Amino acid sequence: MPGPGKMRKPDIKLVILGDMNVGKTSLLHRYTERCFKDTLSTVGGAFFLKQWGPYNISIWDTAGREQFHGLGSMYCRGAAAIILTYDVTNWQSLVELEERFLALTDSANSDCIFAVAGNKADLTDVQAQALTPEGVGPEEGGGVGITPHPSCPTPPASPTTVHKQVSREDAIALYSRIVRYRAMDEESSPPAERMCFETSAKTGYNVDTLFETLFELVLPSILKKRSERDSPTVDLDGSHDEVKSKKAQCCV
Ligand SMILES: Nc1nc2c(ncn2[C@@H]2O[C@H](COP(=O)(O)OP(=O)(O)O)[C@@H](O)[C@H]2O)c(=O)[nH]1
Ligand SMILES: [Mg+2]
Repeated sequence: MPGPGKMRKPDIKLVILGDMNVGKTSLLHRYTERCFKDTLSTVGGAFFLKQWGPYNISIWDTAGREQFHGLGSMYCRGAAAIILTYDVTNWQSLVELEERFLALTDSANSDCIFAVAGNKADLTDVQAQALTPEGVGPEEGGGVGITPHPSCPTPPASPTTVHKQVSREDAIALYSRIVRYRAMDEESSPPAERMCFETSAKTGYNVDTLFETLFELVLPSILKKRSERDSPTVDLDGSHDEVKSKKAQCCV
């Protein structure tokens, strides 16, 4: 384990994927900075290291490159968890997840955990408009409250609602197709209902629940990785350290 003062090493990689403008950067910002800004640039915010208890989780945003259709599979390489994000007011954003983004997950870990997040729920659901402590909904059962950042007040949610184009059932059906695509063990995978979230980066609705549900589910992978790292291993070809140092250079 790294000692104090040393650069923290990520235990696990989490990737946020989805079409442009669905709110990926805003979700990450809400979770890490506890606030929402109407205009956020993704540039420079592509990688975030989040300390979760004693663990370090690297969260990868897609740096705005999603618009160029050239988003490499490198984003998902070695990912232990992926959030596939769509906009509840935009049907096409759900379609794109399956047509464009799912293939990018081929390079993720074979036991990668998936969540589907329908963002901008404040636009369609009155429940998601309230700026209340997150995670007290009936099925969530206790989360961490949103503490607004003093220098970053959250703008009030619009009091009106617009037409919801993607239902939760549509998202659940997509999740089931992801399970099949990834050939995940349906018996041992978490149920689709648990892994589909409707969120609002604007009000904080369900945002902590989304990230923390994933963190809890990847905990076994973190512990496995740590025990592999800590236990003395036989280096069969002697190249292990070299590979490790090359990786460290390219993953800043
Ligand atoms: N109403 C509402 N707007 C949002 C929400 N999340 C993001 N937005 C807005 O949607 C636009 C795109 O957000 P951004 O985070 O840059 O999307 P990205 O391209 O997926 O990273 C911005 O104008 C945001 O202010 C949300 O939860 N509710
Ligand atoms: Mg962005």
